[in-house]
Amino acid sequence: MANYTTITFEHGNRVALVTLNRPDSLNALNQEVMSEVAHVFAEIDRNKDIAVSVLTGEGRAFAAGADIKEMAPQGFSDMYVEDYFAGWDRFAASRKPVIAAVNGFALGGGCELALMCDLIIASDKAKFGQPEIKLGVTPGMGGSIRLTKAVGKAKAMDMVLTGRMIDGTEADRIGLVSRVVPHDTLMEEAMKAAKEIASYSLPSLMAAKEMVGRALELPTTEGVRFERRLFQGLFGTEDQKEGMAAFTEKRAPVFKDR
Ligand code: CO8
Repeated sequence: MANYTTITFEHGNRVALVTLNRPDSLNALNQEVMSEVAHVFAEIDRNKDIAVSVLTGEGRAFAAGADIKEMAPQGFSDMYVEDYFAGWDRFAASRKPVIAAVNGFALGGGCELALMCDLIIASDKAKFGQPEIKLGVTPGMGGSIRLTKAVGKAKAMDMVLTGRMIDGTEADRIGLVSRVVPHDTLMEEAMKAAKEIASYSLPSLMAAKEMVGRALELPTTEGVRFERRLFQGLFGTEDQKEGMAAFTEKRAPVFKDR
């Protein structure tokens, strides 16, 4: 297992926990965090003992955005030629379900990072926002598209043009998050959801993640066709036989991820 300096990583019982760990700078996302997050999620995708992950932040923030101090001196060619944020696309392409457990500030790239995850479980003390406009820029890590798809134009424009922060309860009301829970129960609830997901068959979890992800990009007919092919493919797994046999025999299924 790699040694990480800006994140922590642990796993057990098919659930991984990845924690952004730069609390002194509110887990600002610098190049090192990006590269370690991309690396750990590639490791998670390869690890047969892990089915689902929880991503959270240490301290007061999930992540307060891209690291402004690191980003400030960059020019166009640094950003463009080096494709400065490319590592986040690698995270977004990870194939097993990821739950964002949003414990505090999720601003700018931090909000965009949460939106790359599959479920967002937010503390009622969480604060979401796209404040980039205040820095003379815009969202740059997929926020304009993922946020707009999640909450619609009216709310996305409000957040992106004014940079105002919304709390977990408003985020829940507008559909930005999957669930909002009392702050003190956040990790318990996130781990409970992870444990439930981890009890299912990995091929069906990965297929479900892939098809819902594609649903946001494809026209309806193509989306339905894509879903149908994956659904049909699952009838080639032992776990489909086991899941349906267990239902008929009124017992709990024993999945083998095959
Ligand atoms: N980058 C670098 N350092 C940060 C950041 C950040 N985004 N956010 C906070 N910090 C640092 C502060 O500078 C401070 O450090 P120090 O103690 O050395 O002065 C420390 O974290 C604590 O922060 P504050 O003292 O400011 O704490 P407050 O409780 O007073 O305020 C806020 C909390 C409101 C969250 C405030 O820190 C803030 O406004 N932060 C900036 C939020 C922001 O503008 N985020 C958007 C950044 S731009 C962006 O994300 C672009 C996305 C495009 C691509 C993303 C790729 C990753």
